[in-house]
Amino acid sequence: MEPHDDPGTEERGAPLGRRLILGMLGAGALGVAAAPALQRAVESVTSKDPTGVTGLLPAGGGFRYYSVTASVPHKDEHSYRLTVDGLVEHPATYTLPELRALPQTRLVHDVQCVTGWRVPGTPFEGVRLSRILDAAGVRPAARAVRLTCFDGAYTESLTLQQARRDDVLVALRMQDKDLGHSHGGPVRLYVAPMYFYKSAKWLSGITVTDEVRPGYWEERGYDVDAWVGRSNGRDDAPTT
Ligand SMILES: Nc1nc2c(c(=O)[nH]1)N[C@H]1C(S)=C(S)[C@@H](COP(=O)(O)O)O[C@H]1N2
Ligand SMILES: [Mo]
Repeated sequence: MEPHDDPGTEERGAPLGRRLILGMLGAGALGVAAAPALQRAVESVTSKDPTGVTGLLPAGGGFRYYSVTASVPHKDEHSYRLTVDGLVEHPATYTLPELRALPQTRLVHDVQCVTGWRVPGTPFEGVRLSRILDAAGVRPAARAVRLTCFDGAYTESLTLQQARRDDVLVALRMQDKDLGHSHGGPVRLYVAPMYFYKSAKWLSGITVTDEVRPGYWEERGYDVDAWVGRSNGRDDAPTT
């Protein structure tokens, strides 16, 4: 097994997540209660949507719509930008046509939300994050990547080793269609081997950092190293 496949050899994230979840729930119902906590948090945020529209947006196909903000600006071919900065030799800004012109990778895996819902065999397509990092020239002191979103609130994080995996994409397409707004279009992160909260929607920034800065849900108790079946209190579950 590769070290980056084994959460037991990854020092970051899991102990933090474990500690916070234990703090939130007490030592008893770890894992059983962790998923409903996220579901409740999401529901309490979306239920504050003053327009009442969020909960009505089409998700479909087994997906559920998630946003931690009540509304998200729409971006298209003309207005969309992805910035790459931090500990890199060549900071860059990509337009949507520029991202489309790069080599595209198509992956098909099950989507798995930490709250339990799953969508089998979902194709995603886009540019490998590793390619964008290589083009930027990551500096030796770099250890992690911070992802930011144009909803203005959501963030995510990956170790550099995770970010360089072949199954981590800056995704432009899902289910063989351009990514729609509700699924985080025009561009979202796609982290195939991890729970879907790692796959930040409405991606607008990639900042290379010297250490992991926990993302939105990770500050709220979820694991940074969010391997499906092997994190967030599910370490005994079969890996799928
Ligand atoms: N910007 C942003 N990205 C996000 C989220 C969010 O609230 N905001 N929710 C995450 C969670 S918990 C899940 S399960 C998926 C849901 O993606 P979907 O709305 O396309 O089903 O997006 C992830 N990425
Ligand atoms: Mo989720």
